[in-house]
Amino acid sequence: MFEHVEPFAGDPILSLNEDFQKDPRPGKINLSIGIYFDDAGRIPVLDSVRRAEQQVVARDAPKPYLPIEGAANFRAAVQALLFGAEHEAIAAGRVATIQSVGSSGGLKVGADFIARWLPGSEVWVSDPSWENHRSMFEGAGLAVHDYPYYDGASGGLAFDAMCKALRGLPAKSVVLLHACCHNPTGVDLTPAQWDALVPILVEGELLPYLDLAYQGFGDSIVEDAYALRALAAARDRAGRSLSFFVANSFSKSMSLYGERCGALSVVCADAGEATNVLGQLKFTVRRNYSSPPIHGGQIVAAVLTEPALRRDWEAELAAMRERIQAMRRSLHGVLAAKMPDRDFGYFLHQRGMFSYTGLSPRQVDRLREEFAVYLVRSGRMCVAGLNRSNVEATARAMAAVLAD
Ligand code: KET
Repeated sequence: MFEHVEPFAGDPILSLNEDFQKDPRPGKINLSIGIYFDDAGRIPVLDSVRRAEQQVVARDAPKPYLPIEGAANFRAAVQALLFGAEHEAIAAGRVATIQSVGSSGGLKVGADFIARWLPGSEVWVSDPSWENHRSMFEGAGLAVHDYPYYDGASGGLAFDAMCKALRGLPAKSVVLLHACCHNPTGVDLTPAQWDALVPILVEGELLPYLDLAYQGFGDSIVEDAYALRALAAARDRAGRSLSFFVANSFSKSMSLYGERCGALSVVCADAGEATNVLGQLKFTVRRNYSSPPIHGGQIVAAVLTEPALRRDWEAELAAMRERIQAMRRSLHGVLAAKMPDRDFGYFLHQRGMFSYTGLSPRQVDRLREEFAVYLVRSGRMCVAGLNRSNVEATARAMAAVLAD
């Protein structure tokens, strides 16, 4: 029956993280997977999240199936987080939101929706992007292409080339955009660049698909939602609004990875469209996994809606963001002192959990094999895995492989 089944080649991120767990070397350093570790090298349970979870458990509530689209209080809280509570699109009822199994689950449900209802559309992702984007959209049966994004020479954004490529796309093409803290490069559009990009998307009748997995890791929650609020405010010459997708995650911002908690929102032209879109998202969910789990969503809803928890969460998120920035400065300082002829300024400019180091796959292999320092083979470093005890060793290892 299964003789023809081929072995799984492994996932470039998750399989590497498994290899790290198995590595017996005591000083090993995990800068591979996109997880925030604290200064002691642990995945934190945020205090706001702990208190919210205690409240959820204390309710001692029964555990029915959730509705297919997820819990109503969670969905409303997500919409307010993304767009702001008073937003016109929410008041008009033109946003269809489902609670999803991680933002990965939301991304895939959206991809399945596109394959069914926009069958002629093809997908464009940034070059490079999170490896799983291509895999998920291709898995939904869609053709996936790249648009220029990262400029290797400057370590920054190839904005003009990006705009030029997007201007040439057929109407209804899907454009996957990282709303903030681009994975894997850490290179983001500025607000002015988003403002310049939006008319290209509107005039080309393109379908933006935002991935917001790191809200709060670039700047504040509101600043990191700039792209989606700019898209929601956009109008074409006839005054029509833009339709788009947003998949957002609580894995990183609430340190809730294993609870698999995210959402997919589709901004539509009007409430009638949103009703039908929501209905079709529900149909997709029902025939895949029926409905999402309760627990993580109720923790998130409590954190977002109870003022004291919300205040404390925002402070904890800011502390995570600031610790990553401090690690960027430390790593940059040590490397700049060790190799003064080389420019490591990218560590300071790039934002969020990741930096793109420019290390070759061979150099990354050497880091892992000789120094037990784990990066993704693309040269992506999860800066959120650095701490005061390992940053020096990381810099020494990097300098060694770079000097060769
Ligand atoms: N989008 C992006 C851009 C992203 O980096 C991740 C996870 C996700 C979505 C998925 O998040 P979730 O809500 O947990 O389903 N990225 C890290 C982990 C992974 O690869 O799954 C990473 O890049 O290391």
